[in-house]
Amino acid sequence: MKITGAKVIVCCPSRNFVTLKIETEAGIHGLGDATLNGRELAVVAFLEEYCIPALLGRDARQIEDVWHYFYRGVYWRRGAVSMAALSAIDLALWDIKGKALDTPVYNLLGGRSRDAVLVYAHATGDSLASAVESAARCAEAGYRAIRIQAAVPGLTDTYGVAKGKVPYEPAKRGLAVEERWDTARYLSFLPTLFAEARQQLGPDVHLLHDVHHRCTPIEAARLAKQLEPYHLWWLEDPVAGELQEGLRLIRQHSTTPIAIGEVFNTIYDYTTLITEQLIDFVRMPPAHGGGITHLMKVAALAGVYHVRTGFHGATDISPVGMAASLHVDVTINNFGIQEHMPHQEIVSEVFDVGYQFERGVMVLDERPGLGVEIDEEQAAKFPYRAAALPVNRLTDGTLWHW
Ligand code: EZ4
Ligand code: CO
Repeated sequence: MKITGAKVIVCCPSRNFVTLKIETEAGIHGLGDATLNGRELAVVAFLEEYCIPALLGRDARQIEDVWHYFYRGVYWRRGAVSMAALSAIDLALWDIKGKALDTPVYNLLGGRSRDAVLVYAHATGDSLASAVESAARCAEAGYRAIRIQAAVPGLTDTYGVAKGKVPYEPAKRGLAVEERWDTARYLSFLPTLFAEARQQLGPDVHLLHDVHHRCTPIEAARLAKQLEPYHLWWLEDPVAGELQEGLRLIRQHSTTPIAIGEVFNTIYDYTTLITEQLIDFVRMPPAHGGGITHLMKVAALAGVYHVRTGFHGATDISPVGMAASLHVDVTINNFGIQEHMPHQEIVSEVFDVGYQFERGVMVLDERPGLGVEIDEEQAAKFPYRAAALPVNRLTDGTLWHW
């Protein structure tokens, strides 16, 4: 089944999405998510200039070989931009294979291992009390797992916290804004937030928190230890993950489960963390980590070491990328949880999806392939708008991790 065409569709229904559409001689097409928040057009250029010309004429059925052509076959391999492009190619080919065989992609990955996919919601607030109230509303809406982020007292901006009534969106229009950060204030505040949340929400709801790479290893160890009484489902990205050995320090001091790696992009970012059992959850999603093909291998390695998955599912993963995550989630034995940060209503004017939220879980229907379609005429009504993720400095001006 020869690939006869491929194109990139960029649209901005409330936020930017990059979608790869691959066409075949059989008349079947597939979609892949190539969205990389704040770096969208770099992936577009890489796909259009280098990948698409090399894709034309290849057999769309040979997913494994095409994957290696664009990974092993490339001298300048890995990296967020390249891997977002390769992920999109891989997703589109799995979509094509599912459609060609008239079955959902999960049936090609081993079939369902569960009826539905446990998801977690985002609760945020500009104070401790409003964050806990927000979490209570999530619980009322049926969520059984809730991530809580609250503004740190004394700081003007805190990542992950919505301002006013507008839903939280990490990238802001135009050039990157600069935020200020104070780890000492954060470390003294956070245990008080989770003490209150656990007390008000009771023992059954799963609580999560994202540190967003802000701590040093020993600071993260202190935090993980202090949060132990509130038994979190996980503490996410406690440190910037490029220093894999840093995670050893956290493990030595605490039993709080650790999730890491939404910014990772290959299995090699995880090998030390998984084989030394330094983490509990893999965050790298199919849309950024080499597609379904590569994530099935990462999940298999993780499973051997009793590490589970908890894929990144922020709004910067498009509906196509979200569907790819859900097909893996429903299939693998060592699934843990799936992040669910709903897209704004207007996104459904462009993307038609085959998954839906029902009382704490996401349910996938029986559509063939990934189960998502894009309306190109609608997409054209929402042209690209530049937006950037913030840059972060300590209160004295020192550049820090965002
Ligand atoms: O800040 O996806 O867990 N979720 C997150 C996200 C990230 C954005 C960056 O593009 O950390 O909200
Ligand atoms: Co995160």
